[in-house]
Amino acid sequence: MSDLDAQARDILRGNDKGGYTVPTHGLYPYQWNWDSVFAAWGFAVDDLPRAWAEIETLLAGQWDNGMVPHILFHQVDPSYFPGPDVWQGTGPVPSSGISQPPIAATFVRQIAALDAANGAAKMRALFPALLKWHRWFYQWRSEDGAIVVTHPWETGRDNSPDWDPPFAAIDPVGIDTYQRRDTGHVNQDERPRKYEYDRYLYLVKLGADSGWDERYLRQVTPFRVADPTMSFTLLRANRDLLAMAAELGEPTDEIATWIAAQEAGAQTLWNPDIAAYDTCDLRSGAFGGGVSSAAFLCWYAGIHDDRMLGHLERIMSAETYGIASYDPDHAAYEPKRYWRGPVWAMMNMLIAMGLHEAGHTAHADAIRANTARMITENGFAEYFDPRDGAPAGGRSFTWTAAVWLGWAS
Ligand code: 9YW
Repeated sequence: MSDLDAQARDILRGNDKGGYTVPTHGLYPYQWNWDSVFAAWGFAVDDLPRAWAEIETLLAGQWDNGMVPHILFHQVDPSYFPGPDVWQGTGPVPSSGISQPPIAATFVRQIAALDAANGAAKMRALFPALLKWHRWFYQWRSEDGAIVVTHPWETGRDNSPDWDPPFAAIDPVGIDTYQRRDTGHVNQDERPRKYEYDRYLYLVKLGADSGWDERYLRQVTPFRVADPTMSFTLLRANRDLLAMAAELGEPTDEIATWIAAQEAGAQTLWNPDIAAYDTCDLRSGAFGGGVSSAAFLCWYAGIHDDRMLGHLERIMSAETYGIASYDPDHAAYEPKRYWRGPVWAMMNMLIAMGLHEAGHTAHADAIRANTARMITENGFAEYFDPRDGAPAGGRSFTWTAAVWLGWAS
């Protein structure tokens, strides 16, 4: 075992709160949805029972309507804002009121493949909750097969320039005064601005005041944006769910219908002006207007679209470390500010998984080597500056450690 392997394992153990893992202490003291799935993938390398426990704890937070929240507040911790009192989630565990990219079905299958003894039984046990969650997306968040988000936090790409146009249309009146906690943990130049936080909180208040009523919110919210992160991760997850259903002898027709709708819906995210997949603001009809790293999840979704290869090569060669979360050639690019430019190791892993499966193995290998070098030189940071790999955001970060153990090392 290398030194870095040992460090990565220590990070996972250190962030383990017993049944769930925090992304990093202080900055993010709760269980986050897709972080937990990456954590499970990291644990699966040498502790399958702990990997399964992570997924089980996450799905135990599922709401009656099927939604699996983006944050589960197992133990209140004042080092994070906004907490459960602001969110007023309505599920069995105190939670936020929105979801996050549904990568669980995909990694449940990957972990099951490593677990000859219990994999099939675990898939059988988890399948109903995954099906119910995916059905929630299809019921409330599918617009002709493109999957919409009702909050930037739902995409996991909080302050991407993708949200600048829909945010410009929001006047955040009526929000309570608040005190941010994130900038007490991390340099504010690496975090979203107040402008964005005001609007994040405006949307949380709108949802909480409605009791998280999806039917009502679909009519009134100013923020309803079709998004490649959600569209591509769910499409991929539905393919995995379909394979699971077939293996378990469960009905497959409903899932197959979703996949067909989503394959068509994904094409509505194609922005001809930039020749790339993009977000689309359903309130204004406008595309986001730039290439984000989420657009490169098309291969992961099983859409083998070589029209994106040119952008990938351009963005990979624009800076020393890829893949920048936003196009370095775009005016909105900020290489240190969170989702406006920095490189995220777990996005690299998902993108490379897709490229590998699509037969673009040289691209996949290059991304993996580049990610491994970035972590080796700079440690297990939350994200990295594409210019020199400088670590940014939180440190001793769960998903960076998990990606190292499960893929990059
Ligand atoms: C927030 C935990 C989460 C990730 C998101 C990332 C950030 C902050 O941290 O969100 O306050 O919700 O953008 O993808 O899941 O690591």
